[in-house]
Amino acid sequence: MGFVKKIAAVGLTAVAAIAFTAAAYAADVKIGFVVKQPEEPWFQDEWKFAEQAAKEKGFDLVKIGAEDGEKVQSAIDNLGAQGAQGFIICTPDVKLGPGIVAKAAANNLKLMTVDDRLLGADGNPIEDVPHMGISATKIGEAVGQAIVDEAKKRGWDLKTVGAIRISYDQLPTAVDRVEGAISVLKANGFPAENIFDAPQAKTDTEAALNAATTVLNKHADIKNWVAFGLNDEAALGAVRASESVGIAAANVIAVGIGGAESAINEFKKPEATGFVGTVIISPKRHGYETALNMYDWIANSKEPEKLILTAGQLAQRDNYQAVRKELGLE
Ligand code: FCA
Repeated sequence: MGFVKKIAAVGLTAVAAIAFTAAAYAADVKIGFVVKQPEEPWFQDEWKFAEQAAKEKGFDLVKIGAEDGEKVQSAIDNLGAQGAQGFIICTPDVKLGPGIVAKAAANNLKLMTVDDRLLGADGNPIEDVPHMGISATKIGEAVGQAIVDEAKKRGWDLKTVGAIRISYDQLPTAVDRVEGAISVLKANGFPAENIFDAPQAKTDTEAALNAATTVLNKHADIKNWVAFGLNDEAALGAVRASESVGIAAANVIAVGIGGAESAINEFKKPEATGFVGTVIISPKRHGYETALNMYDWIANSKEPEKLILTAGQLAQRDNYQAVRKELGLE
């Protein structure tokens, strides 16, 4: 081989090697997406959109459901053993904060949270961990406003109405959401003593149904009811409870938060139910964007923003298709 040819060949090999390294690197990126309630449509949607980011960027996404602290611990160890570089988590319990941070560090994994923000030992949010959540108070206020508007439309005297506050008070975003709703009810003359707390053991429909049933049975004298909670499942649970004790849809106004399939299906039923609205939030931002941000952090050393709070938009039976379209969901 002549001298010039030889140099060219070496050059080519070097270029090929660099190209190979870059490609191999993208393929080597592995990101975990751990959620507390894998069967909930919201989390299914988050995963779906995270997959979209994985496809676009060519990284591996490892989806793990972790319903309790033990499962969270093993999920993180598992990701470490698989050679992942980072993960996003919606924890089953925000008090696991310090443990999750320590486990992530021990496994050399970058950590971001979604939906539910980790609390430190002092009870304050762990601000170092990049987080994407919803603007909980504002969204709660939108729920409260939707309820008040509907009650006025029906000509209800708010002084005689009962409110079911499906609560999950160990989760700060849940408290902010329901308190946002309550502030609007009160501002519109709703008596505080007619707001009944219905604590749920879990954040799913069944737990909300059980919690709401207790309240309805205790206050059987009240005719008209409103209900709200941290998500669609909470509002739907209250609606199912009202149906099971024989309260007509005309006497129930429940508004949820989420806008995933379970809520939208309610609007597709031929007869209106007591579920009159949902404030749609964005699983695309919470799934796709968090996954993309984690990828950029790993592959391009671009640190994610520490705190992003996303907005919501009310959708009801008569406009949900238009709202979904506007939000790029249809
Ligand atoms: C919490 C709730 C979910 C969803 C999410 C944005 O994690 O449990 O249902 O509302 O916030």
